Amino acid sequence: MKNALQLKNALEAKQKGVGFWLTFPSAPLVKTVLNGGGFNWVLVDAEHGQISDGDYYNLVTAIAASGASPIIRPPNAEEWMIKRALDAGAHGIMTPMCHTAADAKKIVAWNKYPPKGTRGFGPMFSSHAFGITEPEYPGAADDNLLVIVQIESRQGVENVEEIAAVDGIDVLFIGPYDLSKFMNVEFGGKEHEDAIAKVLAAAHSAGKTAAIFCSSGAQAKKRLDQGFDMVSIATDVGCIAAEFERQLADTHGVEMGKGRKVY
Ligand code: 3PY
Ligand code: MG
Repeated sequence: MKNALQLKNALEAKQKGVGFWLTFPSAPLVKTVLNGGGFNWVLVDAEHGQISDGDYYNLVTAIAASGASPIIRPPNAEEWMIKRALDAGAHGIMTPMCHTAADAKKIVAWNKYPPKGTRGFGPMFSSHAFGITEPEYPGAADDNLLVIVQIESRQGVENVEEIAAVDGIDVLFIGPYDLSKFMNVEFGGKEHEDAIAKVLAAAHSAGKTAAIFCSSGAQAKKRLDQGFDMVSIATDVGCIAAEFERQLADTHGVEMGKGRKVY
């Protein structure tokens, strides 16, 4: 299994985790982006993306075959949703809205087989995204699959040290958009940035990976320079929409964002 763990191996080697957000249920799309190289993980977004659990297997195996780690974000932190995502072969699970250490402990348990946790047994397809046989998977899964929780609420930030200390939590991943909404503060303002800095420090003092969602390469560079270990640099839908907008603006010889005129 170890050879396939692009993200975990990079983080352990003190390299950065550089990924992007997949919201379309398209293996050709994700393989097209990965074909250019440069990414060691992809987030398969079943929370807000147009992806459901019937799409997981094809996406996960396509991403793994292209040399990146597929991380699935189920719609919610629920045991059955995590089980479906793990059984499709995810290299890690990112759950939204972790508010307390009690939440974090439940999430860890749902990601691990007994006796460590309560993950049900049925890994008929999970091994396909790791280049191993089915019998090899169960013994390797608990120690190698990443448990990633999102910190994206005022309560999550208040409890972040306790969450970071939970055994089995590997990555604290900031959702900056929900964080600004749930804190009711300006995105990018001082309270927002102070909360982000607090999560970064808490992750590092607990020896955990600090990660954050970004919507551009410029933002991602700023976060890596700030000390984050792992970033997502953009979304598929954002890149596609922006590039069409740019080409349309050039077509009409106008500024970006003003090209929606039909002649
Ligand atoms: C957020 O910013 O809230 C996220 O979860 C990233 O998509
Ligand atoms: Mg969010």
